[in-house]
Amino acid sequence: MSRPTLVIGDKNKSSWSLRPWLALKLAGVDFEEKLIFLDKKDTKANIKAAAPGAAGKVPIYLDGEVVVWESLAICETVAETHPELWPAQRAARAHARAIAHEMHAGFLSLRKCCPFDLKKNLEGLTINPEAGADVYRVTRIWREARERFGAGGPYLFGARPSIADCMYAPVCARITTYGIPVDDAARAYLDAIWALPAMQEWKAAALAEP
Ligand SMILES: N[C@@H](CCC(=O)N[C@@H](CS)C(=O)NCC(=O)O)C(=O)O
Repeated sequence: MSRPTLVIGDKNKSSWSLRPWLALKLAGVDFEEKLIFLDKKDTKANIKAAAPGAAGKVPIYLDGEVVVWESLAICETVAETHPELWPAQRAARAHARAIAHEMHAGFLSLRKCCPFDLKKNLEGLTINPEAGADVYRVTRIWREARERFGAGGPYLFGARPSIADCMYAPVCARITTYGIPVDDAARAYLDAIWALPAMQEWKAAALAEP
């Protein structure tokens, strides 16, 4: 049987691709990666060729007859066969879903103000107040999840990283790259995310890209 494929953008640019890529790695799925460089003349055509009926953006997940786009939908699809990607307890799982969706649908100011870029050290760059408010909300989300459900380990829902952690991983990267000041609890969470072998693997590959 052929392996599933995740179509992604450059690892240094595509924050949306990182999310399901991380979920697949955490679930231990044996998948192929098809990387399409973004911002090139043929980017759109290449993405369209990979999945003609999809939205023309990466990531896209292809697994036999399954074709799914939108990072969170891909994570959900993977979780059908790897339910451990969501917390086991119902209230924790509901909370994880809510904050994963909040990330997917929001924080536009932060995303606009601080484009994803692992190669640059952008510490000291001024963050506009709207992006600052997004960071405030993000760190509050982390604190509340950790206080309510995270006692067993360093991740949002304890000992096992979940799709919620995957959804926030690019924000962790932005906070680091832009040197955005956060409190000790948020700093400890950032450290836990960066310590994931898959995060290190993604970062190393991003730095090696042309
Ligand atoms: N809501 C989508 C966003 C996907 C997205 O914006 N992908 C960007 C790369 S990070 C892309 O494909 N850009 C290429 C283009 O628009 O041509 C998701 O969650 O997957």
